[in-house]
Amino acid sequence: MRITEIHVYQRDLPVKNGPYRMASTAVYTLDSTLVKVVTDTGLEGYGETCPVGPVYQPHHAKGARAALEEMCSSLIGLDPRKGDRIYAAMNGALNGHFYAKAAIDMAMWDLLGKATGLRVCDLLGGAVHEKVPSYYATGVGEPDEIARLAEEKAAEGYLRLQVKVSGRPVEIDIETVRKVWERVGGKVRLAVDANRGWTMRDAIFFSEACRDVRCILEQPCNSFDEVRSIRSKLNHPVYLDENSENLDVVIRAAGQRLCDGFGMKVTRLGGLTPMRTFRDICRAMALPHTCDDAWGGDVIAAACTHIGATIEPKLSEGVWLAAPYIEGHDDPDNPVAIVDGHISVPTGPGLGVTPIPERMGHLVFSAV
Ligand code: 0XW
Ligand code: MG
Repeated sequence: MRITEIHVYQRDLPVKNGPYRMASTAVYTLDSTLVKVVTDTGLEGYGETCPVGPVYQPHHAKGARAALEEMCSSLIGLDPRKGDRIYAAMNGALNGHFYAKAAIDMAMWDLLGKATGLRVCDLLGGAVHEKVPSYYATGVGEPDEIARLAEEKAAEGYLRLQVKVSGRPVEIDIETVRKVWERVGGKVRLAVDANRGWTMRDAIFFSEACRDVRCILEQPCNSFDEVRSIRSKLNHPVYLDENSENLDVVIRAAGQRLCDGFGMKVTRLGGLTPMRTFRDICRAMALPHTCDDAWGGDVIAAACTHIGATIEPKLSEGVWLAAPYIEGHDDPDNPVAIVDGHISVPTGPGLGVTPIPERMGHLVFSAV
């Protein structure tokens, strides 16, 4: 089996009822890049990368496409079933840019699945869940509105909620989380995500004021060093999200017990291949984690769901999807959707989703 063509597409994903508001940014439309990898067998594999705007992480959509343009011609003629060799070829063509490499890596897993008749979750070791728990993330909002939303989402069947905070006085964050706790405390798990926005002082104030609220603090401050320096002053477990940029950081953070878990993004790490290693590190170190992405349509949603399906319940903090914020689906016959707070694993071989042509957007370039 050989790769004969790679096509890269761009399309916009408007935020339904947008904007989606986080500590440092509010997003209205996301710029998604889809790749289609064609082989000499007629099988095609799909991948996607979709940063949630240019501010959330040091990733941006145009950078992803420039990186793909740099790498794709080096992959023509290679066997897509040999994922590590493909990764080595990508690294040989371009240093870094793992969020762009993630799209190709996803397409390799999709092709391996299609070539063997297996779902990606089964190639990754086998599904523990056929209905994968999701979690709902609120945007940053007014305390009463977020508490109302939390109650609504708990009633819909979500087992975990992530409350976004920061970008405003910490007192409003404290009021918000206390109101959420009054409504849903004990019924759902809670994560409080400051998306790097709190000062060390804010994080300590929050953790003291909400000492009795059972929640984890996700990425409270901007840098790894800031989080490390206040950890012993906090009353809550701390998860790293944005700081866990690569496997090197994950290994250091886990090895030195600098965090209690992770909010993880498939594209940030570089796709399902490094995500599998990340999962195994967390398993070995008993660290709970999510399997998310920053945004994206059905291809990214399928990738997150397949790896999420392999996480044992004790360590599973769920799979977040952008689906509730996106109109329609890229594969209307096999939509990756959240029903009663859970996501059914796609049933077809590979990722199990094929975007319809109308949802692919416009062709940016091809390598042949
Ligand atoms: C809730 N998410 C998974 C989606 C947004 O991209 C932000 C992110 C997070 O946890 O930071
Ligand atoms: Mg987060």
